[in-house]
Amino acid sequence: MEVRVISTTPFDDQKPGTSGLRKKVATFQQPHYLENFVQAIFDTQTALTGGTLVLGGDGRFYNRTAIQIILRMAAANGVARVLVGQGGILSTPAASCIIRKYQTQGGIILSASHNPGGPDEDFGIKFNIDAGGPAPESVTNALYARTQRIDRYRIVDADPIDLDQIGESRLGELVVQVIDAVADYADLMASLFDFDAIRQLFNAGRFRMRFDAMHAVTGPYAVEILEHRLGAESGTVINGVPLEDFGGGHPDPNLVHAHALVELTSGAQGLDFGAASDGDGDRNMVLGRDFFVTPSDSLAVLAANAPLTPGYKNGISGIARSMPTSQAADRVAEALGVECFETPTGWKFFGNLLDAGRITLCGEESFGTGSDHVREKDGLWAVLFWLNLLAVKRQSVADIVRAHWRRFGRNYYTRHDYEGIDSAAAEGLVNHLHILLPSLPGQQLGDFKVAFADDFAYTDPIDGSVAAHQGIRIGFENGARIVLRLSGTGTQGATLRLYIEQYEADSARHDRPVQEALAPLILIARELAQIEARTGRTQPDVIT
Ligand code: G16
Repeated sequence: MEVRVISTTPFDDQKPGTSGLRKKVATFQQPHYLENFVQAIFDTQTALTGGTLVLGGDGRFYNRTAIQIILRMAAANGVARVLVGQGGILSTPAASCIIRKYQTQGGIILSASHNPGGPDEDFGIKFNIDAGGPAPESVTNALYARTQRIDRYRIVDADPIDLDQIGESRLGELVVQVIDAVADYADLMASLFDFDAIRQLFNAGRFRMRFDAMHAVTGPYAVEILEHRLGAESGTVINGVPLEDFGGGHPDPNLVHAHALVELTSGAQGLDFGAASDGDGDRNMVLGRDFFVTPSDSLAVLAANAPLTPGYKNGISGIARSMPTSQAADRVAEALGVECFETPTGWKFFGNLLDAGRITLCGEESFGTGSDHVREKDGLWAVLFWLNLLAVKRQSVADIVRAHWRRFGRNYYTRHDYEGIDSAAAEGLVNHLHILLPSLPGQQLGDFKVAFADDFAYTDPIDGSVAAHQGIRIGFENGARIVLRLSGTGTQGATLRLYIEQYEADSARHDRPVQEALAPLILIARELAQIEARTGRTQPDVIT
């Protein structure tokens, strides 16, 4: 099979963001655009030559086209074997599971996660290393550097591979193995959680739940695990068929985009449990009847109750959370006497801690929770963890969380997103805060006295690598915090994220509406950052 060497020139916008390269589909459809990035992966990840690559995506528009291109390039670059999910489908956590289980040299995941899909929407690509996790910055920096010098890529001409038929075929020397996308992952879940107890919970007949797959990748996983293996009634999984445009929806499991599920859990007749996952299956939202569990609280509750599940029955070695995530988990770590780490936003920063065994659980405010079972956050894993707790404790979601607050106190928490704002205005706002930071410590702002104010920098405790400029933190003497940062996953303009947190020890004050409880701090943050003056926005687009 003849290898063609195609001349090309660099694109200057191929720097991976928080989680890989995410752009509009039209950007990826430009001649050579995808090919340049993929060749940069093969040029820098030399272990793939003669090695095995895992390949799959969240099923969004352009997924199948991109897979065929990558297969032809893998053949031309001497990859020995590619494991592709059936239909081109692999959820992000399933891809991580397969990379680890079959000890491959890495994986390429095609996804723009929670961003909308379709010809006019978003596409994305990221490389995961042999440990199964997102490439660390050393790898993405090398990859980006390569894209800036690239002058040729290698590809073979071949007919499309049938992605729907499980089995092996060949592209020259390359073996393409189409695998069951669900089985390995479902087996892993069965090894971690008490499936018998969860089955009994469903069998008892009183427990009512829905899992909203949002027409994204988790549909087949959730149907297999919840309905087939655990015996939940048929129809428990809603929007379970993956669609190239996610049915026109926004596959982001939060209170705004999964509002239909929120309604199903509302009122006296509401469901006992509602859960949703995102485009590529790594995020999760957990709801009880009339009750939203913040992702920060979810991490803390799972950590506090981990020994109730078979997979974590011996306890946990430590916990990590991203910097903007609330400090609820820190209190659990302290009570358990285990280490707690604060990392920058981005799952890749958990990888070294997980590999070194320093942490077992980790999570982020951005609807991500996970553990050392894979190296990605894992939406269905979190849902099964909650189901295991519900099955063992026989309490409602709300009762479990309220009991947690009584024991540890409540970290009131909210995130306000200002989406698609002018990039220059966003940069101006951040620069303005940088100038302000040194003068803030010691200042009294309303009822709050500033204890520290900085731009978060992280030194990885395992390899000593430093990640600077990871977000503005303003900490107060009572433990409250204001955090501001710009999103690294958007594809249009800039998204400003404002995170607000305040601790409340008094259980008599645990049932206040969140936005009301945090109103004074929100006002302080808006004024300090001059949000309205600089962005023209009076209200955030999304509040979670
Ligand atoms: C990605 C990363 C997460 C991060 C999130 C939000 O999630 O994997 O670690 O917390 O983006 O990032 P940002 O605030 O920069 O938009 P996902 O689910 O999009 O892959």
